[in-house]
Amino acid sequence: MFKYAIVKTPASTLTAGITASPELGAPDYAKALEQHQTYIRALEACGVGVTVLDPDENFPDSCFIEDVAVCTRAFAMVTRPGARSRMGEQEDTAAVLSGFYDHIEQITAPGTLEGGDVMMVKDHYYIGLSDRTNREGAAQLIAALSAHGMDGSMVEMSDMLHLKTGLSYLEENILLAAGEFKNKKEFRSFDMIEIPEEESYAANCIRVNDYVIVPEWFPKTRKLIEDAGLKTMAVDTSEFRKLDGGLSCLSLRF
Ligand code: CIR
Repeated sequence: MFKYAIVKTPASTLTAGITASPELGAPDYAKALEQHQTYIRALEACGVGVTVLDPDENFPDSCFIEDVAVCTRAFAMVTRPGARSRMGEQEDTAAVLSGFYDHIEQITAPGTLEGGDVMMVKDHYYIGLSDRTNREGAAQLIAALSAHGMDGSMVEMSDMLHLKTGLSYLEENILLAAGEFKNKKEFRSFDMIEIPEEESYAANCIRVNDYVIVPEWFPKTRKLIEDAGLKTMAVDTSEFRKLDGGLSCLSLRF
């Protein structure tokens, strides 16, 4: 069960965020704020207490707070983002997390790691080796996990921004997978729901207690999840999609 979530209000500099999808256009800031509010309400409806942080205008991508920390059952790891414009975004994270955790660690140079590359499956953490997360960063996280009775493994990847851009663990052994992750040997033991190509954005969903929060406008994926026996709730994330962000990116959940 998740008890808490932390979110960060989008900064007005959001439109300068990193994107690999310029064809979708720039995000509409007012609409992004509205969608962010709806997202908070959805988390609350799933039974978590949400802490809302003030926007950080120095970092256009800072609403994607998932990337600056990994929250485990025993400790929180403050990350070291791999994107140049996001380096430093994590600096106030330890202070925020100290209200929830006694034990906080930190990825150090030359390691880089972004939380979007980390997928928790019970006490095992899959860590994608992306353009943002390197072997050194992943090894630091695995060492910290091992010291606390958990473990982790690295996943080679080549196409997606982050591991969870194309993968979501929905509990009960159910894994949503898109693109390059559909055929990876390390995921063979899961009950995999393969996301159709045209809905691959919807591979980034979040299971929050009794519900799976899914992005609005992806009916095939929503139906596949419901057919697997899970309850869903939809939230429109169109403005965050324009910056390659999805549902998981917008919160830390623990
Ligand atoms: C970035 O490129 O860093 C942001 N525009 C999107 C981050 C999305 N975060 C995530 O997938 N965890």
